[in-house]
Amino acid sequence: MWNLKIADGARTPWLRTVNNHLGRQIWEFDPELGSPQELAEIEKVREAFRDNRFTQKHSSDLLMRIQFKKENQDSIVLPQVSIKDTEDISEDNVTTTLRRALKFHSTLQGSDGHWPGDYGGPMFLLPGLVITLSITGALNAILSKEHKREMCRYLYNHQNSDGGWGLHIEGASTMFGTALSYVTLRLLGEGATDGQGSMEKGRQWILDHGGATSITSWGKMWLAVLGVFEWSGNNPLPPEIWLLPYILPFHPGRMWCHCRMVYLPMSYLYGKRFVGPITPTVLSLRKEIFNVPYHEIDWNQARNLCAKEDLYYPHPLIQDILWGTLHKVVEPFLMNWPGKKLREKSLCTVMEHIHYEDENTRYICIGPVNKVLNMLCCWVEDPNSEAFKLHLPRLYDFLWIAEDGMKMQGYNGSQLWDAAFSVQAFISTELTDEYSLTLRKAHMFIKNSQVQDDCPGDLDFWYRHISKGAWPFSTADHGWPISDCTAEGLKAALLLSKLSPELVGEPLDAKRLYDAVNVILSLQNSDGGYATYELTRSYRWLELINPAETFGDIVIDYPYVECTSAAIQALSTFKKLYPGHRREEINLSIEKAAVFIEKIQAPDGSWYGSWAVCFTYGTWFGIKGLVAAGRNFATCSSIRKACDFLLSKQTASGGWGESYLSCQNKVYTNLEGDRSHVVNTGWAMLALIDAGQAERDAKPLHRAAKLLINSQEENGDFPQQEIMGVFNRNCMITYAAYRNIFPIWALGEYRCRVLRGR
Ligand code: LAN
Repeated sequence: MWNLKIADGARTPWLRTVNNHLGRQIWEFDPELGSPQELAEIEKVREAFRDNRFTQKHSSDLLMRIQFKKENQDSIVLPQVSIKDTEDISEDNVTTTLRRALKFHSTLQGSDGHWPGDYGGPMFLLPGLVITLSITGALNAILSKEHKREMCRYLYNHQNSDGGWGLHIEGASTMFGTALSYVTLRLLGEGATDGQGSMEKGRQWILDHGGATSITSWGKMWLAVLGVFEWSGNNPLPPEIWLLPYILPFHPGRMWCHCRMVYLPMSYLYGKRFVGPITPTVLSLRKEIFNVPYHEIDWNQARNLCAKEDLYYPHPLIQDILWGTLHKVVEPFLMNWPGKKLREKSLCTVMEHIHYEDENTRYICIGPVNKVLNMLCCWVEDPNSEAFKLHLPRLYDFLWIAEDGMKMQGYNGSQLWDAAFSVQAFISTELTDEYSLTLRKAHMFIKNSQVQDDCPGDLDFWYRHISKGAWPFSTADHGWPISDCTAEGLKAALLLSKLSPELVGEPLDAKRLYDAVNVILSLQNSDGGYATYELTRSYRWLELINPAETFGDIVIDYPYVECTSAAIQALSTFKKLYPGHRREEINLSIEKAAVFIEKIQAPDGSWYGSWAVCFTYGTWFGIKGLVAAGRNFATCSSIRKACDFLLSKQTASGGWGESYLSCQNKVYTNLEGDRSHVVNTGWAMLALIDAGQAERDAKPLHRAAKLLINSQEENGDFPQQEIMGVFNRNCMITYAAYRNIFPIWALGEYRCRVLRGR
C-alpha cells in the first residue's frame, strides 16, 4: 500500500535540509502494508474515480484521507447539521458545523504541523520528469513498477473523451497535453496499441490536429531533447542572452524568476543542441506522432507552427522576425568558429547559474519545470556528477498520489501557504481553546519554516532579492521568498502571538518579525503594488517576446492585487502590535498600496485575481486590503462598488460558483448550470463580512452560510468541486486544502461577526 511520509529524509544520504525536512511529503510504496479491507477501500475509490472521470475530473485526495482516517480511528464525530430552506440558522448550527470541520481538518494535519495535500493539476509536468529520467537512464532506478503503474493510471484517467489530453485536468484537449502524455505513456512502457484503444485514440487525436509538429514551443523542446523532433524545428533560445549587460530591458535577470529559471536550462540544452540516446522507442515515436515521414518534415516551417487548440498567446509578428533572424543569421555564427568560443563561454555562465539555483533550493528548484531541466543539464554536463546525484531524491518531493493515480505536482507542495491560511481560519472561529494542539503544531511549522538567511554571495550578481525573514510558499528547503507568502506567514505568526503561549506555544521573536517586515517593505514597487517574488524589474511591453503560446503574462513579475493586499494586511496587523517599529515607512507603504489597489479595480467593481478563480478571489483580496488600510464602506466608493459586484453574482442556491473560464477570458463566468462552489462561496462571504455587509443586510450572508453548512459531508469534510488555482492566465492547479479552509474561515467569521455581531 502507498504510505505518506512526513518530514522524512534523514536516512537518504543525498538530501540536504535546513530544518530537518520540515514539510517534506513523500509517498512510498510498502508491499507489506494494508489490510485486505484497506486495499479493497482503495480499489473502490479508484474505480469510482474512473467511472466518473468525465464528469468529476478532480480527484478528492482520498488516499491521504484513508491513511489519516486509520491514524485517527478513535475520533468521534458530532452529528451532521442540515438546515431546511425555510429554516433560520441558529448559532448552534454553525458552531456544530465548525466543530465537525475543525476536528476533521485537524485529522488531516501532518505530525510536523503542516497540512499535506495534492498540488497537481497541470498535465505537462509529468512528461518532463519521465522524458528526463528516460534520457538519463534513471527511469528504473527512480520509478518502481508501482510508480509507473500509478502514473499510467493517472494519464489514462485524465484522457478526454475525444482521445486527447488538456493543458490541465479540466481543460479541453491540446497538442501540448496530448503529444506529451502519449509519449510519456510510451516511455513508461505502454505499447502503441494497448488493447483498450486509448493509445490509438490519443495518436489519432495528434494526427487529426496536424501531428506533433504543431505542438507548442515547450513541447518542441521536450521532444527535441528526447530525439523525436529536430532542434532546427525549434526557435532559438541563445544562452548568450546571459552575457548581455543588465541595463538592457530584456536581460533575463529582469524577467519573472519562473520565466528566467525555465529558460535558463532550456537555453543550455538548445545551445548544445543536446539530444538523448536514440532508442528503439524514440525511433518508433518518430513514426507514430507525425503525419509525414520524419525525414520529410519541413523543420523550418515547424518552428512557428502551433495547433489552434493550444494557442492562448499567439506570437506577434515581431517575434517571427526576431526568431527568424536569430535562427538564420546569428545561430550559424555561434555554432561555428569563432562564434563558438562565445557559445562555450555562455554555456559555462548558464551552468553556473543552474548550480547556484540547485544549491540554494537544496536541489528542489523553484518549480517543477526547471527542477527536471536543471537535473538534465547537470547530467549532460557530467553524468557522474554529485549534482545529478543530489537531484535524484528530490524528484519524489514533486510526486503525489490520489485515487486518480500518481502525478507530478506544480511545486514541492503548498505547505506554508496552507498552514498560514489554516491558522487564520481556525482563529476566526474563536474555538481555539478546543483545538490548541492543532494550532501549536501549526505554529511550530510556521516558525521553523521562515527563511533565515539570504542566498550566499553577491545577490546582484545572481539576480536575487533578499530572503532573510521571508516565508516561502512550500518549505524552508525550497527557500525562495514570496511577497504574499511572507505576508500570510507573518499574519499567522502575529495572530498566534496573541493567544496564550500555554496553548499554542511561544511566539516568534520580535527580531524575526522585523525581518519579515523588512522583506515586505523591500518588495514594494514605486507605484505601490507588489509582485510575487521580486520587484518588477522591467516593462510590460516585454510580453511581446513571450514565446510560450499557452501562457500569458510570464515575462516580467507584475504587481498583483493578491500580493499587494496581503502586504497591507500583514503590515497593518504588525503595526497594531509593534507601533514603534518603522512606523512612518509602514504607514506610507500601506497608503501607497491601498491607492494602487483602488487604481487597478475594474470598472464593474471587481478585481481580477491571478492565482485562483478569479474575480471572487481577487475581489476578496481587493476588499480585504482596503479595509485593512483603514477604508470602509461609508468612506470608500471602491468598497461599495466591490460589494455590489459580489452581490450581483450570488446564485439562486445562495452561493457563488466561478468557472476557470473567468481567468482565460477575463470575463466573470459562472460554473456550468450556475452551480455554487464552497471555495468561491467562502471568499465572497469573507469579503462581504469584512465590508460590513452584516450591518446593512445580512440576508445574503445567511443564504451563503446555509449553503456551506448543508454542503458539509458526514465526516466533517467538504466536497472537492472544480479546480480553483490558476497560473499564467491559462493553467489550472489544485489547492486541495481550500475545500476545508475557506468554509471554516467563512463560517468562523460568520459566527463571530454576523451572528454575534462582534
Ligand atoms: C505559484 C504558487 C504560489 C503562488 C501564490 C503565492 C499563491 C501567489 O499568490 C503568487 C504566485 C505563486 C507564487 C505561484 C506562481 C506560479 C507558480 C510558481 C505557482 C502557481 C505554482 C506553479 C507555478 C509555476 C509557474 C508552474 C511551472 C510552470 C511554468 C510555466 C514555469
